Amino acid sequence: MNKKQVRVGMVGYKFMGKAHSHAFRDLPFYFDTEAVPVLQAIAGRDAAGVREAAEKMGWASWETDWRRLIERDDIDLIDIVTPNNTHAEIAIAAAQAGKHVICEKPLALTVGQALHMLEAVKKAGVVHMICHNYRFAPAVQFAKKLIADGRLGRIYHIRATFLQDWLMDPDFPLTWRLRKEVSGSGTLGDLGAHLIDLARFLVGEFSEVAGMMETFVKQRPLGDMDIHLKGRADSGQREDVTVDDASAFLARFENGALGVFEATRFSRGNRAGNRFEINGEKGSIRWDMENLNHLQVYLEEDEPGLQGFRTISCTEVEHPFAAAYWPAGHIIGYEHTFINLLAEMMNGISTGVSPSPNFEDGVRNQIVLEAVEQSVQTGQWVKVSEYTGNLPGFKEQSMR
Ligand code: SOE
Repeated sequence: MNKKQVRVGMVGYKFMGKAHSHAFRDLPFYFDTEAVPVLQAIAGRDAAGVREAAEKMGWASWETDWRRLIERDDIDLIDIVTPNNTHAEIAIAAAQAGKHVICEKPLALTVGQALHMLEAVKKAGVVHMICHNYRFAPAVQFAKKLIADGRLGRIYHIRATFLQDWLMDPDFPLTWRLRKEVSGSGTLGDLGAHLIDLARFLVGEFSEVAGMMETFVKQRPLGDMDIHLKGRADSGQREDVTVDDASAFLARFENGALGVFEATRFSRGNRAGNRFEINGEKGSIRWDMENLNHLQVYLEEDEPGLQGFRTISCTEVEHPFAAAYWPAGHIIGYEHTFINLLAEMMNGISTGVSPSPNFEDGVRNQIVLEAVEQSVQTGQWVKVSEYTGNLPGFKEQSMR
């Protein structure tokens, strides 16, 4: 097969930078894609930090200004792993320079920004994806297949949580994730966005939402956090937390299903409780990210007396993406969800078709996030279709 090199330029290099770098490096080891990533350059503002990261993670070169990365003609794909308030500017500039783009979630701070990003990649004709990695766990892909094959029948319910506890110490610092102008929202955009993506992937489009949010600790000391989500306060000076510590919302879907969602950083003992259960007329499924190879499946057609949830190890060649790895039972981990996603991106670059989830999914996700926020403000249910109807410049047609 004639291999095409895709020279990657990554903006940012911390937690997600590590996950993406590892995935780009390992991808050709597991997947025989026609397009193959080359770790060409990374960008970050701190010269010493970015150089050290480039050396450690295997990037050929580094820049201290992302604009320089975009100007370089030896870069084909820009990967954005920076804080949320920078996504739009970088993605739009990358698209205008004719680079393919992959962006971390949530796509932007607002639906307006996200729409501009979608418009830019469409106009430039570049391939684009948003990094909702959890869809790419083989067990979640298998859940999708069971639902698509009708094994669960009509879907009635999804209940999904993303429970964390790293923020419970009132002295945990005010990092960028806790500043609305940088992150857009708190648990809603950081964790709820993943749940919305899983729900859209597995159940369908949202039709209306009703939400609530709370900020339990109103002020925090200035400081930073590391990639293990451990905080370090720099001074005693405290400033306002401007995002939610916890969020929850109810949802109705266009196909009539009901959803219950909860995202929090105040759930003691839950480190990464990203879980869902889906109930259909003929069966149910359950998934838990902390046990990501396994899918629990209940099928009503089973013989009475033998009915019950069975645990399927989604490591067999019949399970999506599993054949790229090991013999059955030899499990994979969190980092492999990124490899699977980037393998899809490589296929997208070969075919010229943006795989899902792409910027259109990012916009639809952002619409649900913003509708939940509006519902929190008004205390009312918000219809997603009416909400998009009020957005300046939004046309359902423009999404197609
Ligand atoms: C922190 O809450 C975080 O790293 C999120 O930013 C990620 O999106 C999530 O996958 C894990 O938790």
